[in-house]
Amino acid sequence: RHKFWETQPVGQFKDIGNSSLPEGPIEPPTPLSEVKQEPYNLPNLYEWVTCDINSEEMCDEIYNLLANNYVEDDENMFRFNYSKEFLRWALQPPGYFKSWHIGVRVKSSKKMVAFITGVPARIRVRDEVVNMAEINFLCVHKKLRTKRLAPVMIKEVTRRVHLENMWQATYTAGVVLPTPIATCQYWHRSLNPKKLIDVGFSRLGARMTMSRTIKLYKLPESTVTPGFRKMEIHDVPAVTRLIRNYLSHFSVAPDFDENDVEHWLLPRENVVDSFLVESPQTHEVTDFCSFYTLPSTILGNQNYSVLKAAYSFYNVSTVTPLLQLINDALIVAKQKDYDVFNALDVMQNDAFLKELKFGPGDGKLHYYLYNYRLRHALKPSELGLVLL
Ligand code: NHW
Ligand code: EN5
Repeated sequence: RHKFWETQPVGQFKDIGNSSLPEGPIEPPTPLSEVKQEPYNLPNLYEWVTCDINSEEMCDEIYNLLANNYVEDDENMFRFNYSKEFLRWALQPPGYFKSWHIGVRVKSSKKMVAFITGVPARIRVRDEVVNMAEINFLCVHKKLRTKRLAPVMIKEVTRRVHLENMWQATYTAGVVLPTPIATCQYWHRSLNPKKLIDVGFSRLGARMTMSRTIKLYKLPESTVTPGFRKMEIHDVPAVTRLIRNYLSHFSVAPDFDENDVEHWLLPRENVVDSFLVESPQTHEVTDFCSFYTLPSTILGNQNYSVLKAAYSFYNVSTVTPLLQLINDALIVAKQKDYDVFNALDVMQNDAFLKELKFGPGDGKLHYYLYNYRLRHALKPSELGLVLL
């Protein structure tokens, strides 16, 4: 069934429920001298390229490959449209390796036709902090699909991760592979219901008119929590403490330090937005919420070409009720003209999704670990990790 994945150190379907297998690495590290020194062979017409995401030309090529060939929904109505600024952010966290930004070109024309990336992250799995690669942006041009290029891309990124003495990875996908550590549900909160309905992202509910629907999703003009403001650079230590403490409650979560928080959570226009609550009395930072910006191209609509979506990232509430905190995030997203606010049912998101009028989407997101076994699959609420 899975000719490639059967050969890889990942949990196999046949082992599900076999509680005698130990939790932890599936295979031990090999000496670095035994890691293959040359890249894997590509079909003869193609060549590897290590991408310099800071080069304007390369960033353009990667952007265009993804904008035309990356992830679509199951009815091919929308395609993710990661911005160049977003890609630069996603691919250059603290300690990133340029060698993990891997492209494939056609030798003759130099056209970029495939891509895969890794970035380093410390991921805690139960009590163990593991140096991992987060793998993302695997993409093969539509005209080169089903030629078994993806397994070569995956083996090559694995080799380059091994060369940095890392032996585990995490990734998410909309498809089921051997074998998910958790399966999460996408939820969507309409901010601009008329547009969402016009472009086929959502439908008018039964016994609902357009004007009733618009009223249903109306939000206040401005946020309600006293002390709610944008995160600033001087907040990094306080936000790091808040987030580290919160994430310690989940089975799988990133082990963020101050450098990570500065990179991943300090606001960047049209990339990541973060807000916190500074107590007007004590000036303590008590609550935090964030979302990242990932528009989708609307395929074949006369009136609209882009859907502006915010994706819930990391949220922590200690004083402000979570519902009120996320409602304020919805209000700022609406002010900033987002059409929809998306969230997964990870962490404690279950506690606000229904009450804040999110509805379940038609997409699921499966989480995976490479070369690390868990005895049981996790509930989404046990996951403290959001990938881009
Ligand atoms: S998930 C988004 C993936 N990208 C897309 O969906 C974009 C649109 N689709 C495409 O570009 C986020 C192609 O369809 C792709 C497959 C390239 C997906 N993950 O070349 P073949 C990520 O980026 C397996 C993993 O003929 P194709 C996460 C498939 O099961 N494997 O297919 C990426 C089959 O293997 P099997 C996937 O359609 C994580 C084989 O590929 C997959 O032309 C990567 C078929 O290959 C997916 N999303 O190209 C793993 N989709 O065994 C990282 C299909 O079943 C692992 N396949 O025969 C860790 C590495 C680092 C380790 C370090 C220690
Ligand atoms: C890893 N970093 O399917 C990336 N999105 O529900 C790979 N559906 O937007 C992850 N089909 O349900 C890939 N509207 C997995 C995601 C791939 C993209 C995807 C889904 C997630 C999605 C929308 C549009 C469906 C269009 C037809 C959807 C319903 C919204 C409605 C709003 C009102 C309340 C009820 C729900």
